[in-house]
This record gives sequence, C-alpha cells and structure tokens, in this order.
Amino acid sequence: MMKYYQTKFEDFQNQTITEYIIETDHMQFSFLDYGARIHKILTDKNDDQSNIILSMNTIEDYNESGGYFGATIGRVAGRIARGRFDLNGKSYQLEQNDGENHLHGGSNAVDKRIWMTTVEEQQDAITLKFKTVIYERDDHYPGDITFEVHHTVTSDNVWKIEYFAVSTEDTLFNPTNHVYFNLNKDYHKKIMNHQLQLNHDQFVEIDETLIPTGHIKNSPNFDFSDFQALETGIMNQDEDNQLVDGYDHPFLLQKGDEKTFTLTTDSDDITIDVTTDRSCVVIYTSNMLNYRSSDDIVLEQYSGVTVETQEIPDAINHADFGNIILRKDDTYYSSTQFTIIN
Ligand code: G6D
Repeated sequence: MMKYYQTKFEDFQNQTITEYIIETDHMQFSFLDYGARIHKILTDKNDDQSNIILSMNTIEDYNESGGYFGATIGRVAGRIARGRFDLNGKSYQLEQNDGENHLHGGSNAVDKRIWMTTVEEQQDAITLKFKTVIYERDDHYPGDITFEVHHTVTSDNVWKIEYFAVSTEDTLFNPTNHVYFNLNKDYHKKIMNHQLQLNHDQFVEIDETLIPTGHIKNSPNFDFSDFQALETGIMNQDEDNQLVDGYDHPFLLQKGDEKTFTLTTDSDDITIDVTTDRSCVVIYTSNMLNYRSSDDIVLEQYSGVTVETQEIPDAINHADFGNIILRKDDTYYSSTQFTIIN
C-alpha cells in the first residue's frame, strides 16, 4: 500500500520549501521542490539511518556544499569547454563557473530554484510533477525553455525520472539528476566496496580541466563489463584515474538493453538496476567533495558515487558525441529508472 504526504522542509529566502514523501510497503522516498531533487531514499521507512543517498538537512547546506546532491541539473549537465558554443551560425558565451569552463547550467541554474509542483496518485504509483521556466536572461542560452521533471515511485520500489522540455528558440538541452549513492547506509563508510557493472566497456577520456578530449578509450580500470569494485580506480589508479583521483568520467552505454547498468556492494544486500534511454553515464566518486554541514555531516572524497545519465558532456563541441540541440517548439523527452532491490 503506497502512502503520500507533504510537509514544510524550511523557509528559505522568504519562501517555503516543501518536502514530498512517498512510502511503499518498506521504503521511503522523499523529494524537495527546491531543485526538483531527490532528498532521501530510506530502505526501511521506519529507520532514518537507512538512507542510501547523500543528503543535506538545510537548503543552505545543499547550496554551500557545491555537491548538487540529488538535484535536477539543466539546461546542460556537465561541462561546456570555455563556456562557448556555436549554434545556427551564432557564437554564444556562457558563464564560466568552473575555472574556464561552464558547469551544470551555471550558477543560476535549476538546481537552485523552487519548482512548481503537482502530485498524481495512482494505485501502484505516485508521480511528482515539477515544472519551471528558464528564461534566456537567466542563463544566456538561446530561447526560453519550459522544463518538466516527473519523479515517479512505484509500489515495487522503482524510482523513475522523466524529462520534458520545449523551447521558444533552438537551444541546448542535456538534463540529468545528480544523486550520489552510498549503499552502505552510512556516509562514513566510503564507496570503495561498491561494485559497478555497465553494458559497455568504453569511456570518454578527459583532460586536466575535465573536458572530453574527443578520444573514446578502453582500459582495465574502466572496464565494468563484468562487476568491478570502484576501489580499483581509487586504490590502484591508472593515468586516467590519477587525473581526477578516482572516477569522474563519462561511460558509454549500449542502447536498447533491458538493464543498462547495476550498482551494488560486496555484501550484495542492496542492488540498483538502472535502465535509461541516454547514451552515457557520468560516474563521479565524489573526489572533490570536502564539506562539513551546519549540523556536522562531514562529506569528503569517496563518500558517495553519482550515476548521472546524460549525453556525452561538451557534445555541442564534438561532432561525434551525439545531439543536444533542442529545436524550437520540438518536445524533448527522456527517461531513466532506478529499480531498488533490497
Ligand atoms: C566536480 O568534476 C565534478 C563534477 O563532475 C561534479 O558534478 C561536481 O564536482 C559536483 O566538479
């Protein structure tokens, strides 16, 4: 039997942030309208210590941490080299909010705003529909874009994300969710024991500013075609791992498979099967994380691992990286779903 309720999370900048809580027979999923983000996933709805994702307890901590924990990311996830791209014969310069590069839609992106929210309840599924409009004046991408994210939780513990968008002009669009998993249910225990299996064995090489070089590579530390521990690229680093002190790379995904990739731990008590229609997943082992929250949650390197499904970062500047142009008045749709088995 599913249950839904909402509660005030906090008052922030004179606005009320709302928490939306969905319960299944055993689990609890909670979301915030701030950043259309997933806030907590409890494998036991009666145990607050059973959270399997990294969470903060205030909006200020969510923002100050720089971690984008659980947030919707857009217009464009990842980095755009030097914030520059050409579209329809015109050159654009976006905010350079990560060194010389543009990251995650800039500092005024959708992870830092309250989304309008409606709820749809069905017998075996509850959907939170978050909606916002990004204006050209907000982020200096072309066109005003109406962006919807539907987070659905089903009675058999599937969390499905669906993205919809339509723009007034040709623009760029490559959204993702920035959830960090830690399946140990305790962020003090690092994610070296997490095992990953992908349905592909190639990844995208990145340079020292974390921008793709354009080379698609294979290498043992990055071959997750069979289950491999994340520890490999942390404790036994090759040159690609050393660049970022772990993993912070796009991994290609074979389209069309029923199950695209799986994350579990060496104790195998929780498994997450992920299916997606996106062409890659960025696996980031929180190498740059170093934050103590206002209520003393200390998150640091290897506290969590992201699985950011998306098109390959900086695709607009690489002809063979796929298409992230959203044409005027076309409707964008993509979906990613996480089946949690525990
Ligand atoms: C770092 O390089 C990583 C990004 O991939 C991540 O999204 C961000 O931290 C939170 O910049």
